[in-house]
This record gives sequence, C-alpha cells and structure tokens, in this order.
Amino acid sequence: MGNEAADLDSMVSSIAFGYLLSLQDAARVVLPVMPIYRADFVLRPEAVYLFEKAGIELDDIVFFDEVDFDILMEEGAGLVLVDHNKLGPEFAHYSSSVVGVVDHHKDEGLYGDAEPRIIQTTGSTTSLVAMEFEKKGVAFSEALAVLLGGTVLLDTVNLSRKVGRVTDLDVTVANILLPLCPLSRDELFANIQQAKFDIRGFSTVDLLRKDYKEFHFTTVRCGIASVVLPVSRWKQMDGDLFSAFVNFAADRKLDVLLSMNAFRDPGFGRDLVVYCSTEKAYDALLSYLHRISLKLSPCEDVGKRVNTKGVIGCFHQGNLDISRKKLQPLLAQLYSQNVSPGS
Ligand SMILES: [Mn+2]
Repeated sequence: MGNEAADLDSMVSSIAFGYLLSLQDAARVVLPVMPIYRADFVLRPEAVYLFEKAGIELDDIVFFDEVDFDILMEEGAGLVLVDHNKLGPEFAHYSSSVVGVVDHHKDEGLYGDAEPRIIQTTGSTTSLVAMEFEKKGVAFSEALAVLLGGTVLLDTVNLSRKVGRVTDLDVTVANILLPLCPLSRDELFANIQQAKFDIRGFSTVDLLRKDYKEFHFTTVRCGIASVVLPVSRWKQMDGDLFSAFVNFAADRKLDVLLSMNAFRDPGFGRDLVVYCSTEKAYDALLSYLHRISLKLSPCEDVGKRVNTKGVIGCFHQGNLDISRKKLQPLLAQLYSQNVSPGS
C-alpha cells in the first residue's frame, strides 16, 4: 500500500513491489491496494495515462473502498508500506501489522522488525523498487519498464540536476528501464507531465483532495494539499477560494489547511495558501513559516482575510526548496511531536 496521497510513485510502487513479492512466494497472496476511493482515481490523470500506456486494466486494481482492512488484519495479513514509513492517521491502528517498508521519505524510526525495511533518499520510491528487481535478478517487462521508468522521470523532473530531486540511484535505474520503453525518454516525460497538469473540469475541492495528506500533531489537525497551478490562475477558476477551504477544513475537522502550489508555467514556482480556523493559530503559523525561511510574500490581490470561519492568506513562496516532504517535519517541530492516534 502506498501513502494516502496516492501519487504516482505510491501507486506504481505498490503494484510493482507487490508483483515482485508474489514472484518470490507463489503460495502468498499479495494485494496491491490503492489507498483512495476508486472514484478518485480520475483525479490523477498522470496515473490514468501511464496505467493505460502500460496496459493495466483498472478492473484489475483494488482500491481502499473495496477492501475490508479490519477483516484482513484480523486474519493475520501483513501490511507492506511503500512511499511512506509511518501509517497515516486513518490507518494508524494497523501499526502492528506492518511487515515491510520501501520508502524515500525521512525515516520516522518505526517498524524496526519490518523485513525488508528499505528507507533511502531518492527522487522516487520506484527507483528503490526497481533496485529490488535488480537485486533479485528479475527481468523487467515492457509494462514494468514503462510504469517504473515513467514514474522516475516524473518524480525527478526528467532527471533534472537543476531541480535537485534526482539522485545517482534514480539515474542508474532510469538507464536500465528507459531503453526498454516504447517511447523516448523525453516523449515519455512530456506525456506524463502534460497529463498531470491537465486539470480541466476540476473543482477547487477536487484540486485539494487530488494529492492530499493529513497529519495529526499533538494538538493540531493539519491537512496539506499539493496543487499544480499558481494561486492567480486558481482564483480565476474559482472566485471564492475561501469558502472552499473553510468547507474542506470543516469536513475533516482541521485546525490548519495548507495548499502547497507547485507549477511549471510560467517557469517553476511555488505558492502557498494558509488557512487556520483561528486568527491566533494563523499568526503563530505565519511567524514560524517566516522563521524557517519559506520567504513568503503576499499575492498581490489577496492579503490575509478573516471571517467568522477562520483566516486565509495567499503567498508566493520564494524558497523553492521547501516541498511538502520537507515542510511536514518542520511543522511537527512547531506543533511539538506528531502523535497519530494508535501509533
Ligand atoms: Mn513519493
């Protein structure tokens, strides 16, 4: 199972690593689970594209709403985590079932007995999964090469050293996989990238839940969405962002809702939308974000706005290095340590 945002490397890693596990022991039943509702799959057009390219039938994939986790865990099933190494709040009570981890996020130090327990910084989790195929001497089919190779390209922005997410391992893996793909590296990357940014017809709530993670810190429930367009364009699509944020946060009982907007047109940039349910929390968070050098400047037409339902502010983020992966542990420090229920 990948992480709750169910981004491309989460979904591809669980399918590919699940396949590898099934090859190692034919008697074992392995079920890659996409940790989102089936209906939400269309919110990930890059996955729609790549799965089709690799010939994966959606009917063959299992989604969160189609599996009874309670029954599986009661029956003694083990959970293998890919693309995260700490269960999200919704799954935290299954901690004792975790038997394996393959991930590229900061090591949270959990599940010490997991086997394998592979946690290493790479651009994409799929690079770590591909290396396991290599170690076991399992050949890559064209479908696997497309899935894994395409995801490495997306996560490393076509292996760009300038963007800075690529590691030597990602390059090694790409050199093995890409020659097996029917498209050239640049074509494959361009197609996936184009699909990812094709958000025609998406509402603000769709955009917020498309790539969303929730963190329950000791005293604060915080949601962080990753959104693929600049705030200025978002405001053109939706004249009332504030209401959408208020409702989204209320539905999930959030104290804090952040939208980290990363976009490539015009040029790579980041914006940040900050919503807090109280002005006190907002001011405290903003002063912390300034202290950790996010280099925020208010978007021209939207300063801080306050109403009875909370406070919202829109910013350009001058520090392009700070992604959600990096911000989450920093927020954990602000809100003391993060303690999810049950973990
Ligand atoms: Mn990832």
